[in-house]
Amino acid sequence: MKKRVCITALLFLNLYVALGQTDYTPSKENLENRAWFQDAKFGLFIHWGVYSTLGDGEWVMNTQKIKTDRYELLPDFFNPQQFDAEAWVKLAKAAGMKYITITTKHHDGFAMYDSKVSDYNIVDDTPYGKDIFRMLEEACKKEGIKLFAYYSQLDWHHPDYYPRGKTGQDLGRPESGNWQDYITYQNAQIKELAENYDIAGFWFDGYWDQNDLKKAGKPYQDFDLEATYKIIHGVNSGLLIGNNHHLAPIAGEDFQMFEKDLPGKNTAGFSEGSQIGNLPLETCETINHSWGFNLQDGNHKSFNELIQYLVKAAGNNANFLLNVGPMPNGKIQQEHQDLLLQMGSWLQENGESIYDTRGGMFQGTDYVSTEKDQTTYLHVLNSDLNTLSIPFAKKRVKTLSWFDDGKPVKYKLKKNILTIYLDEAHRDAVDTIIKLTLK
Ligand code: FHN
Repeated sequence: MKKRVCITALLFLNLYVALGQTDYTPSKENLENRAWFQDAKFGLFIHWGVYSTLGDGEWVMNTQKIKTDRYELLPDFFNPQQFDAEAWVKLAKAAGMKYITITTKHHDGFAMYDSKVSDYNIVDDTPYGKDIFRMLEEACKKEGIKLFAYYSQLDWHHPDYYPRGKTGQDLGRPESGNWQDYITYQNAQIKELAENYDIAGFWFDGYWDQNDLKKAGKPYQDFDLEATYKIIHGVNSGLLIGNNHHLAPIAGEDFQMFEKDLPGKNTAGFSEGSQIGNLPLETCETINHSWGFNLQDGNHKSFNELIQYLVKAAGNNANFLLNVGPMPNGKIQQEHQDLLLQMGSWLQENGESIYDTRGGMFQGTDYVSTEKDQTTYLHVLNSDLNTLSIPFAKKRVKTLSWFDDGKPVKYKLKKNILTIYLDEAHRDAVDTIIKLTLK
């Protein structure tokens, strides 16, 4: 184990944690940032790390049971000479995305930023030696894109992540360690990220590694989230915190994410315990079947699938955080760049019906709605329909018009059912949008 931990930061931190509180009142700035987040609607998720060199996804250390001392060879040949932070940020912007969330540390424990708490990081431990997180921070500032730090609480590398959770067994670490020292280490990294980088917030992951043991009635370790959240809001109360713990929101959190599912749905199996809270919502999804770069994964989603996912997320009052896994040379594979640019062109045309909206009151099998001010945008997601029937009790139509040319839409209102005639000329293969205002 090559890594050193700086002691003084740790002592200061223990003091900080002791002054804890249980409930959480978001600051005015935090509430403003939450509103910005909800207006933003679309972000780029990036899983990138030394695991990308093996082209077998971000879980390769655990799936291939790579011992820690073997895995520690990977940084020595992580050298992304074609990494261009501006190109990534410009791509996200051209895709119509308003923020980027990137893995500053994934489960393998390797820091993709210039950590002062551990030299198991991209600056001190790779031939590349540059702080890609800093480079992205600067490019984001230039392009008006916000930056979030994904941080894994689960750590398959740190000797003190002990007792182990449901993952990371038999990776060559000694069967010993001090959990509190790991928490102090984790909080020191989180604090340096909050203090040293101009970020919009944190996207935590890995809590389930211990919590699923708790759910199974087995011995587990507690991450003491409240203490960590207090450290972050102590540095900057405006920072937005989300935790992919697959549970209902916990005090101190500012947004709630759903993995590979729309809020409240559980088709992917991650959202069993996560009731929808009253926080801003986000759904994250892969552009193919992998988060980290996977050489063999050609299961790229189609443009239609991706736009309809974005629209359904907006119809469910949630953001869409779409993931790419860049290659070890620092480039995002061409198929994914093309798909993102196509989405950007669609948003150029139809962004009014997505950005700054909230989930609308009308939703059915083939349609969702978004609303902003007095306008509701109906999104018809099945282009085979000739008519659309919507329950419309106690409502009266003021105007009903096609989004693309503003012309009036034929409809009839009978027995509290609004029947809309979807004439072929206006139907769109991906999303037929109709503007509705009510009397
Ligand atoms: O294990 C991680 C996985 O690698 C990836 O980061 C996703 C992103 O939502 N979250 C975890 C699986 O729940």
